[in-house]
Amino acid sequence: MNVKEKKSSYFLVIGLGASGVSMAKFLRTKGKAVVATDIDGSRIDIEKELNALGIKTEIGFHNQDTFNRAEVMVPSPGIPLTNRYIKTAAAKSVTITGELDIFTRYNDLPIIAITGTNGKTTTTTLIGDMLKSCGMTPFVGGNIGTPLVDHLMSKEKADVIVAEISSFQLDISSRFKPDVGVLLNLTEDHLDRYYNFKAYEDSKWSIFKNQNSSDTAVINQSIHGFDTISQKLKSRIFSFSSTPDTMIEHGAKIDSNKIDIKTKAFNRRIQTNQLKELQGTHNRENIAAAVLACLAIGADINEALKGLQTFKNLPHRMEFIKTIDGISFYNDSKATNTDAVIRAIECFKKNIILILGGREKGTNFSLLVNDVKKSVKTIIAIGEASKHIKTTFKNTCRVKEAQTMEDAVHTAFDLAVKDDIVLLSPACASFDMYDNYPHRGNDFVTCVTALGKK
Ligand code: UMA
Repeated sequence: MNVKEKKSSYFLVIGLGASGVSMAKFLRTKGKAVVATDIDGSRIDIEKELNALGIKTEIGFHNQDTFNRAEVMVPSPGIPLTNRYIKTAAAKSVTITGELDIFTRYNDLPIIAITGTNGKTTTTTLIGDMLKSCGMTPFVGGNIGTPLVDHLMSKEKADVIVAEISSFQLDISSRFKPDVGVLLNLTEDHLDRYYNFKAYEDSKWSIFKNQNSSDTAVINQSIHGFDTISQKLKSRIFSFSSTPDTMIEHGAKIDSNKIDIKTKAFNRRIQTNQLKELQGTHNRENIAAAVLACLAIGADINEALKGLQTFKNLPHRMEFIKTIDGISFYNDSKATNTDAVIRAIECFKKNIILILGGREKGTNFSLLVNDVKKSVKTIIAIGEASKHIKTTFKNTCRVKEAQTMEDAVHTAFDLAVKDDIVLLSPACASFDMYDNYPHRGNDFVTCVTALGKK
């Protein structure tokens, strides 16, 4: 469709994935003129529905003129601001905004926002479950999959927003101000998108930039730079740490099987060895952050803790699939960076056959060498990264290459002996072989299930 509009008359929604489709519809409900564009011709499936709502579409191409004449550009989080159409239009003073700022403008509920490199989805889900347990009605959305503006279009009542937030969303936000912000951890990721690690760190810390003294920042005290950066924040700080001998003023101290929570108004020990679904140090950190976030929002914590007891792990995150001939298979397809893989390896400590690879994101595989040396017998390398993996680990352990997931699972099964662990924990994005990480995880599960039938 050719767009002939005067300059400064419409919102241009860029990208028609989950985020863009919801955004285009939402802006329309607010009476805005909206043009939506996606470079991928296969998104044509959505065109009729959007046109029926009065949204103009340009699908299968981007038109620089349409970008230049927009009043505001709303890029989807997956599209970097270095995109040449966006850059050119921005240079002509077209405003850029994102989902977080648009949501902030229309939302009137308290917000708990969770970011960090790993554990965001688990912690977001856990907070949602805990708040439900104490009778609250959370809307759980954001990077977890349901765009935040869906809440603004929904008739379902909620009393609090629990939002998983990515650095991509934060990068184009200037107004977002969560009542409770959570920063779980910060390790290397998305270095294909950021100039350097510092730029990624700055993006994550910016979740707190608009908070004031009536807001709470829940922060992992072990994050590099915590002492200096947290001192500059206006927010009330609740911190947590699993590093031995760390002093925590208000927050949570994490031990191998317990979490001691201590704030001005609350003092309680949580035993974690019974929580089979949330094992490992990283999960104890997620629990500590979730409890502190619930306390900060004023939830009835005794009731909220019941939600912790009944929490069920999410698919594709250290998901146990089955044991065949004494060999156990785990699907950790969500592990798309090296830190997540280290956390997975730590859960087993030995006898691991690791399926690693996919599309790199500026991935530094050498960060895995120490843990692989200690615990991994064999790496099965898959996808675009397989050559890089082979070179990195050639002096660390046996490395085999596989062309497909089926090939990888068969090779792992052939090499494994009783009590071995076959772990898909790829440290890479999935887009070279799959639509997304669930697609990759489901393929792994299918291949493992088929093995069991033989
Ligand atoms: N596109 C263009 N032009 C381009 C490039 C892409 O039109 O130059 C189009 C693509 O053809 C595609 C669309 O943009 O149709 C994709 O946009 P997107 O990548 O932002 O994907 P969405 O489906 O809108 O999903 C986004 C988040 N994706 C990313 O941040 C990469 C989802 O997070 C999120 O769940 C969803 O919005 C709802 O809020 C996923 C993710 O991988 C899970 N997040 C990263 C992570 O967790 O590490 C940050």
